[in-house]
Amino acid sequence: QTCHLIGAPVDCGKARRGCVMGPDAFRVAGLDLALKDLGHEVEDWGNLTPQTGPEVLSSNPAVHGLTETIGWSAAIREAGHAAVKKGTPVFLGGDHAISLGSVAGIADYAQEVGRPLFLLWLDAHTDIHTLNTTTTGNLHGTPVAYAMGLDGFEGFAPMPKVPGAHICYIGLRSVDPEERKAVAEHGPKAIDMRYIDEHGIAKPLGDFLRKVAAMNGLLHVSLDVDFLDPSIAPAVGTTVPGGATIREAHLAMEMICDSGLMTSLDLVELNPFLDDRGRTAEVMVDLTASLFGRRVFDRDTVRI
Ligand code: DIR
Ligand code: MN
Ligand code: MN
Ligand code: MN
Repeated sequence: QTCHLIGAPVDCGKARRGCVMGPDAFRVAGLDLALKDLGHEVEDWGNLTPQTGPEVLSSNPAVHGLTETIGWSAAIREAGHAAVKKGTPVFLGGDHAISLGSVAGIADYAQEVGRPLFLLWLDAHTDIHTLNTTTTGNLHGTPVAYAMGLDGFEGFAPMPKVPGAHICYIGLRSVDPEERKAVAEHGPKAIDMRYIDEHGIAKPLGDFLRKVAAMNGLLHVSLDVDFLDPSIAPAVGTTVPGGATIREAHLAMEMICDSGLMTSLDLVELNPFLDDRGRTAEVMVDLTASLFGRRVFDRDTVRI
């Protein structure tokens, strides 16, 4: 397949800066080579720039970076929509506000081809705030609510809704009170770390992938660096202890790859300024390689 790398150096979705360097850190860590080694074609679209538009103010005074985020989301949406028609878009963040654009672009395409869109959100956080519920005002905490069509995104272009039943979180361990309510009310499947401790990651992920397959869905995977435990992935502004291990993460990637279902991918929240000799960028590249087919052995070769 052809992987379309779309750099989205968005840094306005939260206060701490550094994600602006994310796309280039993925490149320096060798993302394109890793994909080419697996036999894929790679087209690097370079880094996008935000569209410009009128200033938009929120009635919630905590919200910041709104006008810029709206401009980014329009640019990313357009690029994503163009890319998914040609191959597999890989959106290189940038903070998680990039998904306000990436998911919308894929949802536009899903609507055109008449297939349902599913979201797999690998994250410590639910990112389901609206502009009215966020207390930090950090827009990287809002893309799931926007995708679901919740109220409070008036400044953003409307997008085709993704129903809660088509969304699965895995890795949760930091959820705000208003987000808890939104998850309960709107019904995304919420696999927290306790669930993974009790049952492993394979069962809930397998259940979700079977559902996507049964409905002939498109699958957008959104991989936040903070899905991973900070001990293996320190380069993120919002580390939360107790995240996925390297083995859990690779298993998830290999299962998604084996399913053949993933049609687009976000790699988000990498803050290279906080990294330790590039090791978080390298872990993210290794995980992406697993997602695109890197294996120790094919499963039928391992005779047990
Ligand atoms: C917190 C942190 N829930 C907020 N969110 C995210 O600011 O809304 N951190 N997404 O990565
Ligand atoms: Mn996130
Ligand atoms: Mn997160
Ligand atoms: Mn959040």
